Amino acid sequence: MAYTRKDVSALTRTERRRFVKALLELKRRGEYDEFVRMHIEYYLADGERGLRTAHMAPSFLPWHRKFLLELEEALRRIDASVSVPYWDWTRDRTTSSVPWTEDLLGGNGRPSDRQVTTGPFAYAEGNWTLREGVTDEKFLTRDLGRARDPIELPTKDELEWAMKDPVYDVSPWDSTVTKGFRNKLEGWGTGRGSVAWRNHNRVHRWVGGVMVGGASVNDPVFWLHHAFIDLVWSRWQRRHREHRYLPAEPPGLGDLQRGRVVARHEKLPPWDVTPDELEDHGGIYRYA
Ligand code: CU1
Ligand code: CU1
Repeated sequence: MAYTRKDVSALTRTERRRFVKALLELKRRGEYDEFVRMHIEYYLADGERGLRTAHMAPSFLPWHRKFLLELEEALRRIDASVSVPYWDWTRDRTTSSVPWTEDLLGGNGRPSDRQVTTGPFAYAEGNWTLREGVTDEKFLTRDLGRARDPIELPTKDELEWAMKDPVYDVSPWDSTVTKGFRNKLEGWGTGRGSVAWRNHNRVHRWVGGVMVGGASVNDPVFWLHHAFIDLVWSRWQRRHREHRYLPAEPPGLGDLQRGRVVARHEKLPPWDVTPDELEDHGGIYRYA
């Protein structure tokens, strides 16, 4: 039977405690850092050569859907009552709202070095030392809202702008496309400042610290953010039933994107699963 992913603001005290406890146990076992490592490994930009799977590509959504499922399975082996909650940042928009509480993810980083010093993931607690990263910092960092150069979380209207596009993605299937649901949600824009970061990307920027860049999985908010992105994809699928993942077929001979993006029925590395097979999650989990 399918299990439920809940809005993080609706979790009971017990559910909060069990979610945090399972994350800390996964970290203690060394399994959590494998997820961090994998995300760094698949952090390939479209300026580079090779197949893009996780970012700047149509498979951004199915790749993270599968990535979350793997994490969730690992958590559920520790505590079968746990699922990944989602953070609706169109509603919980301040630095003191969920999930930034003592009993969940802790609060902002301190001004001097952005180190998170509150909650279960504070370095001094001894349970959350960063081991995989793109910098040498051993502690979790955050800069919620970017104090020195403030930005806002995306609004309902900005999310709706992505949601109402009925086409999943368009050629050349990368970070430069200005049409299509996928990049409007992933959020690679043009120009300078906060307009260049939309929806998904803007949230990474708003959290700041390790959430900016390939090692973003080091902040457990990564999962809550991506659970919401996954829910948004679900809602888009329901709203535009006649529309599906694109490209349906691999780009043709002579197309510069040939061999660089995953088509609907191709395997999505590193897994033995296709975007087609990941479109319907209803048999595994549902959103409340
Ligand atoms: Cu990612
Ligand atoms: Cu992300």
